[in-house]
Amino acid sequence: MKLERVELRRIGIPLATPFRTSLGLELDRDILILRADTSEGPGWGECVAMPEPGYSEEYLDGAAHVIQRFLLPAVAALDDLTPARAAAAMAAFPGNPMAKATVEMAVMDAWLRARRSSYADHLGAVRSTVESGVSVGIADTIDQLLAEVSGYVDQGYRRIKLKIEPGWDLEPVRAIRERFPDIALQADANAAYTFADARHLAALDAFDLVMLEQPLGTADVRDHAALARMLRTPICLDESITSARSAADAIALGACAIVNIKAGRVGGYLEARRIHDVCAAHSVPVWCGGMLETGLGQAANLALAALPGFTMPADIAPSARYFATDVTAPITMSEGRIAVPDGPGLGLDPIPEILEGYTTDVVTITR
Ligand code: OSB
Ligand code: MG
Repeated sequence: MKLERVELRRIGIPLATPFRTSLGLELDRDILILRADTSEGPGWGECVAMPEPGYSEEYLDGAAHVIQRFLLPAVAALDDLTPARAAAAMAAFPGNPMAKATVEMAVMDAWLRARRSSYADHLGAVRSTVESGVSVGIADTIDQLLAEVSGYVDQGYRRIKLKIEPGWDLEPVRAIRERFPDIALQADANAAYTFADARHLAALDAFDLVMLEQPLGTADVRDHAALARMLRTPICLDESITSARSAADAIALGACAIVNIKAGRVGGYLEARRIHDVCAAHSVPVWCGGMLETGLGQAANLALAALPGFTMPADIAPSARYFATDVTAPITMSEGRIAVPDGPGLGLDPIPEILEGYTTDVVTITR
């Protein structure tokens, strides 16, 4: 297989619900969709980078630039292109995991479609459905949060994750726990605290959380280990885990008991699978995170989340939770579970008219 032509398409989609985290407020999703045309047919990739640096140093314009200027030329130079060879060629450039994951995702989709094999089979999925969890943004008031979460509980989500930050932590968590004594509940701080807040965070132990996700800074792995020794609530790392190697280090330090895996954060689905393997070898449970993806990214995430070590509900929700109209046929939930696509490649296609309607910019690159 050889890469022949690439289309880089920017789309803007309004979010069904504004999404506020300790990093900021998102009202719409600005997304880069990469179409790779190869000698064996097309494949699709989705870039999870946000418009601004915040979650990590990557941002959408920067990712688009790195893809065009460095990653695509390296991948286009390969005569016997496979997903693993694409990843190896891109590894010559440090960092930029979300940019690399976008290219790898599209190459893997094209390669698998041509082989009539699914992402799920290729990655080693053992389940045909995945438990769905919902990530709930910071609300203006506790009453608004209660109303929003009530709706999600009624819809059947298997787990509720509350975004927290200093000033919005113990009170919202207490309110939700009092109203819903039995739900699986967890909190995600997106690195908003420091170790100086350890005693304050320990008060979360009263609310029987499944986990506390990334309370401290991305680089504060040793502080997470110290915090973990002070809390009964298990610590999960998201931002801090950037590779299988960093997962092994964090586990060895005692910095996390659970790992959130996002392919974009770690450079692609192949590295995501290696993190799954490292965690499984240490009996550390993992779950699949999300970055408000369209149906394309969700399709790949569903395949990953169907691997055996993914034993906790994913941040994979039905399309309607994110967008009034998704770019693919809508992802739906039934009794809190979402089906893993089983068609060739991603198993879902973008609908051309919908994609066109959301498009803000297109660049075509030919060899
Ligand atoms: O920390 O998991 C996170 C979205 C953007 C950036 C970071 C995060 C998130 C989410 C979204 O929580 C979860 C989802 O896609 O459903
Ligand atoms: Mg997170």
